[in-house]
Amino acid sequence: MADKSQAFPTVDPTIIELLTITEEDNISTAFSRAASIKPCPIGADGACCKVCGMGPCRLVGKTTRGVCGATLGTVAARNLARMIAAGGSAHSDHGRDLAFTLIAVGKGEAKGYEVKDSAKLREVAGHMGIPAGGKTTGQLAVEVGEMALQQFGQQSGELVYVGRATTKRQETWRKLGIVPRGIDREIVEIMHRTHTGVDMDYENILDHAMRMALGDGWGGSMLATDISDILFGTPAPLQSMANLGVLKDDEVNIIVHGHEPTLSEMIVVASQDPEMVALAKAQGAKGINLAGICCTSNEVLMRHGIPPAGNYLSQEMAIVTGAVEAMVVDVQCIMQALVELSESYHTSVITTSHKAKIRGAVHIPFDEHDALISAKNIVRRAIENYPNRGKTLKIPSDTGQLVAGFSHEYLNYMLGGELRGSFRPLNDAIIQGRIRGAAGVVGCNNAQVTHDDATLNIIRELIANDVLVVVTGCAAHAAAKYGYLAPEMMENAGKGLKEVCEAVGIPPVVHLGSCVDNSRILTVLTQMSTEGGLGQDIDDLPAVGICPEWMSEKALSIGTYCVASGAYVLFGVGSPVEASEEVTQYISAGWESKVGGKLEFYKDWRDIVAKSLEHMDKKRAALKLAEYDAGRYGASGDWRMVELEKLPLEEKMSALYGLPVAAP
Ligand code: MSK
Repeated sequence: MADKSQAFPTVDPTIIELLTITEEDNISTAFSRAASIKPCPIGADGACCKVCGMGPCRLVGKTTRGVCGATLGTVAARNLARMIAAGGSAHSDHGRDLAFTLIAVGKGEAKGYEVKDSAKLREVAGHMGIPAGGKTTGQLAVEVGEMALQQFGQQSGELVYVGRATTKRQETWRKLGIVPRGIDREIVEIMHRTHTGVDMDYENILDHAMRMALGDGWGGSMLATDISDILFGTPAPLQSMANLGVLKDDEVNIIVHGHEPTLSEMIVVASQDPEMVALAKAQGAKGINLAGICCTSNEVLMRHGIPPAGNYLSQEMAIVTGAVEAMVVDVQCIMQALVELSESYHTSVITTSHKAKIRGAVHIPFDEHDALISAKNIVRRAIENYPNRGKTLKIPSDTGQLVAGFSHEYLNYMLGGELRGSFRPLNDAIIQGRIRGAAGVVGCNNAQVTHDDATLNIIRELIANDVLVVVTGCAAHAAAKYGYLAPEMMENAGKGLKEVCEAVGIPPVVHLGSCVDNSRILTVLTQMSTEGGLGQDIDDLPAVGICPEWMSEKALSIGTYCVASGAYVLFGVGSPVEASEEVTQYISAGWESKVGGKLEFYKDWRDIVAKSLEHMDKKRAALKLAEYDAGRYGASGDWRMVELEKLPLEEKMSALYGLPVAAP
C-alpha cells in the first residue's frame, strides 16, 4: 500500500520544512511512524477475521476458511461493512448532537446560540412534513429538532429525507429493500449481522451496508448539514487563506480541530470578545488568531472565513511551529500523538467532548447550554499560555488564497438568480459540452501515500479536461493550500469550463464544506437530475466521486452512500477488500447492476483520472449528448467580445443579434 516513490512523504512545502526539524530533533510524527510501521497486508486487504475468540483467522495461502468455515468473501464483506458502520455512526452521532442543540436553542436553553437561517429552518420543516404556518422560530426549531432525533431511533418505515431523492432512486431502493428505516437501527443491524454465525452471504451483508450508509448520507449527515446551516448560517462565498503560514508570530494562536461546529462557533465569538483581546494584549500579544485543522476548520471557514492551517496530516506540524498556544479538539480525526508531541513544545492540547478524551490532555468540558463560558475558559487558557512560548518560532511562510463558502443554496442563486434559483445553466453547459462532467473530490490524508499528491494531481487534470470539481473535507484543504480554490485557477481550466466559470463567477474548484457536507453533493446531484436534459437520476449523470487519499472509516461510508445513490466512486490508496475477488467484483459490477453506482479502488491517480473521464464520456454518449471536444469552446464569452469590439458597429450587431448588414 505504501507509496515510497517520492523524495518527501508530502508535497506541502510547509511540512517539508518542518519535517527537517523533527527529523533532526528525533521527534516522532505520523510521517516518521508511517515510514517505520509496515501495514499488515492480511488486515489491510480484508483477509483477517477477528469477530470471535477462535481466531484471529488469517485467510491467506492455503487457508481459505476460518475455524467456523467463514469464506474469504464473508470475512472481507464483514470487515468492510463494519468499517462503513463505524464511519456512518461518527457522522450520525454528530448530527444527533446538533439536533439536541437545535432543541435547546428553540427552548431558549442554549445561551449564545440562535437560529441564524430561519428560511432554511422553514425549508427543512417542509422536507420533514412539519407545517410551519403560525409557529414562532423557537417552536419550529424544537419540532424540527425532535423530528431529527426521531429519525435516529425510528424502527420502521422510511427516513423522511428519502423523499428528497429522485422518484426513480426511491423506487430503486424500495425494490431492493434498502430504504433506511432508522439511522441507528441500520447501524445496529450491521453489528448484529457481522457477529459470528449470523449473515454469511457477502452480497446480503454488503447490500445492508448500502442501506446503513444511506442512513448516513440521507440521514445523519444531511441532518448535520441542515441543522448547522439553520443554527450557524448557510454558507455564502468569502475569501480566506490556507496553510501553516496563517499562524501569526505576534498573536495568540488557537487552533480548532475535529468536526463539530457547536464549540468552534463559540470559540470564534470568544476570540473576538474585547475582554479576551485585552487579556491577550496584557500578555504581550497583538491579538488572538484563530485557525483550523480538519473539518471543524471547514465549518468555521465556510461561515466566518477562519483560515485553515492545514489538513489531517498538518495537525502535528502546527504544534512543531512552536507558535500554537492551544489546540482545541472535539471529535474525530484527532491524533493521540498530539499530547506527547506537545510536551516538547508549549502547546496546550484541550479536549472538550466527553466522548473524546486523551490521557495527558487538558480537559475542559464543553456544554452547549453554557457555551460562551466554556469557550471563554478555553480561550483564556490559551492566552495565559502565550508567555510560555519558546524564543524560536518556525512558522513557514507559505499560504494559499482561497474562496470558500459555496452551499447548494448559493450555487442555485449564482446559476439561476436570487429570485429564481436554478441549475439550468450548469445542465446546459454539460449538455453543450462546455463542461464535460462533474466530480466530487473528497476525503482524507493518508500517511501511507504521499500527502496531498494524488488529490492535487487529480484536481489539476480534471479541471484541465473541463470537469467542474467540488471539494470537501481534507481534500478541500489540499486544494486551498495550493491556490486551487482561487478564481485565478480558471487559467488552468479547460476552455469550455473557463467560459462557464467566468460567466457564472465561480472558481473551477468549488468548496462545499466538511465531511458531513458531502450530503450537499447528494442534493446538488439530485437537482441536476431533476432539472432536465441529463436523464432522470444520479446514475445517468456524467459525474464521479473520488476519494484519493482515504484514511477514515467515514470515507467508506460516504463512498457507499454515494454508490447507493447512483454514483461511480473511485478511491485511491488501496482496497480494504483486495483479498477477495468476489467482493471486489460485487462492490463494482454487482452493485452497479443493482443501484447504478459502483465502488472501485486504484492505487495510481492516473488510473482514477482515466477511469473518471471514460465514465463521463460513456454517460454523455448514453444521454446522446454532443461528444466532448476540448477545442470546441473558448472562442465565445469574453474572448468573443474582445474580437467583436474590433468590428464596425453594423457588423458587430449582425454578429451579436443576426441583424442584416446594410449593403454598401
Ligand atoms: S477531517 S474524515 S481526515 S476528510 Fe473530516 Fe479529513 Fe478525512 Fe477526517
